Amino acid sequence: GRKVYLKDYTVPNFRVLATELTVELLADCAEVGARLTFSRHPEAPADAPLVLSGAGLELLSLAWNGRALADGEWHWADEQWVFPGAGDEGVLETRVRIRPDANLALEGLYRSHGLYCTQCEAEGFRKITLYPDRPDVLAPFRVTVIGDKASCPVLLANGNCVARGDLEGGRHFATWEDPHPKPSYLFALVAGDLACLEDRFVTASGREVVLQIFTAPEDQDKCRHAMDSLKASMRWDEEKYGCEYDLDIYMIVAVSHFNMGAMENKGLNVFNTSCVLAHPATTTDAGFQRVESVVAHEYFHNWSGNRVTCRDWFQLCLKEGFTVFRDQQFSADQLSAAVQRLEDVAFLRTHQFAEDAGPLAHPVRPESFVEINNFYTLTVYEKGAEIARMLHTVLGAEGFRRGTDRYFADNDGRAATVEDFLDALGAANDRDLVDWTPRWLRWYRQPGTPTVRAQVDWRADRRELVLTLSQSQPALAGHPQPEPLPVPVRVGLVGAEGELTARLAARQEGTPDGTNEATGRDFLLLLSEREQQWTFSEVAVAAGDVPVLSLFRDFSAPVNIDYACDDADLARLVRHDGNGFNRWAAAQTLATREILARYAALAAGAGEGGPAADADPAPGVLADALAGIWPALADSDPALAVKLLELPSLGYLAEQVDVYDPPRLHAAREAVLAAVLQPLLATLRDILARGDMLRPYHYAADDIAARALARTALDGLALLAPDEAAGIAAEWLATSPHMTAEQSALTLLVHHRLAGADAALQRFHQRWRHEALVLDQWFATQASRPAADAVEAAQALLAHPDFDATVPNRVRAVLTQLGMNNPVAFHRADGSGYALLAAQIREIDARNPQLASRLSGVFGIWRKLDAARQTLVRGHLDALLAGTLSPDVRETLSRIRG
Ligand code: BAL
Ligand code: ZN
Repeated sequence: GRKVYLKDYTVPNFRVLATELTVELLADCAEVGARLTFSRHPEAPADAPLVLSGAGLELLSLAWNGRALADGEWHWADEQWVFPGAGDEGVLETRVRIRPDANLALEGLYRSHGLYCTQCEAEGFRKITLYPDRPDVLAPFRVTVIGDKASCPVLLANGNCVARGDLEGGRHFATWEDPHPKPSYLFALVAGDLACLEDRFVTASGREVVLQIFTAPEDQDKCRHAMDSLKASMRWDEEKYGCEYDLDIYMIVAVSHFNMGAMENKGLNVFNTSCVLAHPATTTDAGFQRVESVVAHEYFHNWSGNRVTCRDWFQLCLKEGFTVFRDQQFSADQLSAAVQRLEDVAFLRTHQFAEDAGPLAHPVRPESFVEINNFYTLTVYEKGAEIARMLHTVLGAEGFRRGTDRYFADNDGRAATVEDFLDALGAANDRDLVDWTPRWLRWYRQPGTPTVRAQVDWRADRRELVLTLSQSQPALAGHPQPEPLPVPVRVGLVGAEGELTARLAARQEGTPDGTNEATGRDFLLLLSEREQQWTFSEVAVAAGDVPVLSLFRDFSAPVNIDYACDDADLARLVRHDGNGFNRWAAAQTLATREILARYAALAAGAGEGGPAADADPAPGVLADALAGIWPALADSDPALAVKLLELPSLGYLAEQVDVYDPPRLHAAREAVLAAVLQPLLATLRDILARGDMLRPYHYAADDIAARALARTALDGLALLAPDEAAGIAAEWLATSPHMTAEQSALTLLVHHRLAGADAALQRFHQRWRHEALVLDQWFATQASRPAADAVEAAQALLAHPDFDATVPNRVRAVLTQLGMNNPVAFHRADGSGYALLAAQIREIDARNPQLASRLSGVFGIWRKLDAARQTLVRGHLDALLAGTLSPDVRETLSRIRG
């Protein structure tokens, strides 16, 4: 566990001109032969040694230019193999033995359920062979895989298959060549008994590409959606970014034991089964959408990540943030753009804002780390995507495309930096790079969520609105003097009847041509100083009315917004804002205000009989506003209507209070929800009477929206008329036309503890116990029930015969659900939720440090809690830190402990 720093970057001493591997899969081990051709890097010192990484390798032989190396000619230093006698060039031949069957960390080469597969990003390749395992060393690979013909009929690696044949003793081999130089983290190997769905894609320039999806034979009927998503992604990337696929074959393999969602290995993606398999009978709408976006994400990496890769792991956001932005754009083009945006923003504000406000806060481009696996974070991915989106907003779609064309052209085949990305975008748009790149770099370097404050001065006599925006950054440890950021602010003005036109006096520097028309309804401002002022004149508002500002449309920057408008103004935006996203955002702000008011009232009333004293909530401004528009909206835009009834998550609300008491905040949220739903009862019943949930499954925007609306209606009914809701849920379960209906009904019964819940759980288990991904949902549904005794339920699930602690998906179905998605149970006042997670983290860490470290993040919220809960958490943190831990978990828990 040694800390590394961005500022210490130096070029590698040697480059690799060619990598040849032979991987022999044997009964209880694997032997890996490597033949690596090295040449000294022109910028490296003449006497610098050859340094390779290796971890957990049993060295069988080592030869340099054909001569066996004696022990004294090389040495180990901290998992680095150091060879001073390499001169300027030469060929290293090594043979090592590794143990895939014993590899439960699921990093490097491992075997699960008979299937061999690899996970090398970030530093797993060093567990397969001695290698300069760093992303700035790129080489063409030639790989021969040898295995048993009966148990491993399929042998795969990156690139194109150039030879295959039989060997003695029932064995066979396949040789794969990847002509595109790549870093070792993109290496992949798969061997096993797999079935394959095959299709074809013809690229824009007319080349035919074979597409293959490999799964366990029983899952072959669940690949069509992933295949369709892949083809759609390939076409989209050609049309939107001019990026064409570059090998003759593209393979995806579904693996049941996988630490992450999926991995973009060149030409051979390895996927968690949960991100590739989809079938109406076993997969919900949300599952289908996830498959579509992850397939797209990994495919898009072929250019943003593989053709142009990262110089070092500090630049991770270069490929991840940009690629998340690309997959978000793709998903917005598939279904509803406004809904996609507000889902992405809700996720960002719940999870990334919390990370940025807590002990794990770090810059999008971190400056140091102990274990890089700990930095595959929401900040790198999601805030990284927001920065790419802001650049897109500021440059406009065409300018951004000019920039990405330049970026791909200038950096193809290279390992690049964030500076290279910004330079390309700026240069292609004639920006002064001396100002442009350092200014935007601040977003990558400064941690914490900025706050933008808006003040409005309305001069009725002149019909003029003066807007003053000011920005502030939190001064976090190591970043005491944050500088102002470039913040794109999309705004409009809304009158009593709708959008207003106005004239903006000055053209703003730095905005795309044409966006900032002198007169219009939608304006893009660029706040780049600490404080700036804009004057809107000729505001076309009715006499006596005061225009309301609609700020940060489509969430044009990832900031906290401080704007003291009153509730009636927000209600106007809910009704009339021309920007769908901002209608939702205004409803969220109103809901937040009402929930926080109730939260405070519950605390004040706690001494006089507690929450029951306030059980009958009075309708609020939000309820009134929604009662007026929601029934019509449910017809005209059902997807947006669903989102308007989703109140802010507890995670988001927790960030808005000084002291977080999860059960009390949950109670406040439920009360506001009931108040909002009450006037809509008749509409909810009408929606359910249409029976949309029970129609045959089609994956199409209208059908998905209709099912989501039915689900929302039934969830609402469960609060207002539980027995009636239980009857409908039972009907959905009995009819079970698809998993979206079944899962909605089961969750409803279990979470609201309605009649028939236990029987439904039993039947569901009986019906689906052989479908691992459905069984994961069965575990998750119980572990996420928002009630204190979900802790005991989780404990019982861990002892269930179907629980398997070596499968990350199953572990997450219980422990991530309890720790992250069930604050009411996890933060139980007696500390039993904390005790359960702490014990499990210790146990899992012995097998799978990456998974354990990720789970440790559940404690990141602890400083927001009351003193009694903080004491309980501190006790567990200190006890864990006093024991034996992997570097992964130690780094995460030490940062959380502070
Ligand atoms: N590169 C790790 C998995 C992903 O972000 O695609
Ligand atoms: Zn990615």
